[in-house]
Amino acid sequence: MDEKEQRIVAARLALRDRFKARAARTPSRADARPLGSGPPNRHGMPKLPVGQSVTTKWPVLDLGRHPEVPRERWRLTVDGAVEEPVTLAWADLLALPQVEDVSDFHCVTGWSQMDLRFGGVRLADLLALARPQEGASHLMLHGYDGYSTNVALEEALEDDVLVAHTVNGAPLPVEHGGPARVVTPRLYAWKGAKWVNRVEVMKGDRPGYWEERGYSDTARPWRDDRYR
Ligand SMILES: Nc1nc2c(c(=O)[nH]1)N[C@H]1C(S)=C(S)[C@@H](COP(=O)(O)O)O[C@H]1N2
Ligand SMILES: [Mo]
Repeated sequence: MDEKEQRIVAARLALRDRFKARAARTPSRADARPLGSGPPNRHGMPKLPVGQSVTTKWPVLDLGRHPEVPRERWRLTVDGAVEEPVTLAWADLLALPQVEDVSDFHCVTGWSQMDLRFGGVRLADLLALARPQEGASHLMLHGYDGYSTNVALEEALEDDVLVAHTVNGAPLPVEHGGPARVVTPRLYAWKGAKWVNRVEVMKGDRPGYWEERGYSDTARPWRDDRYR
């Protein structure tokens, strides 16, 4: 690990420490009665959440606009309630620690795509760079298509929440949010903004696109937590 990487890891761990108590309480971490079936998945939940069925063809679901964002023009900003707003260009994203993580993708409409291997950057590392202010509690993730979705900060800090730019070893296809999208394996997939271009840190919660239209704020697959 070089010095820059060490700094990022230290900042990530310090940030997680601040949210430790809240993270320990969240059902995505520890749920005495998770609803679902099958053997435990990577985070100890039943592999198939309640009301889901497995698909092997990854469907495309979005507002119908697929923004074409060339990598040269791609930008990702982390701003709002942070000490230091940051804007990354594509090369900056690739210069951050890269991780691969295999995770499942649960759509609120009832399908689950298992074992997708995502490559990208931990959202926690981006947040660690920008340093959420005291009192920061939630994020609004924004996409180039105008989409938005809110996520609690302690959920966003989980190790498997990535700004993903590859899937199964190949560049993330445009229809699935390429050049880069967020994935939130412990929450329903609408919480992962495709074509992500802004991570807005908020003090307090506010509904995003689907949340304003009746979807749940918390979106927990193992609690059948689909609608408010
Ligand atoms: N930018 C953006 N992100 C989005 C959406 C969208 O319309 N725009 N749809 C969400 C919904 S409702 C789902 S189910 C997943 C679907 O991801 P997929 O098309 O890769 O299966 O993306 C989520 N992220
Ligand atoms: Mo969805």
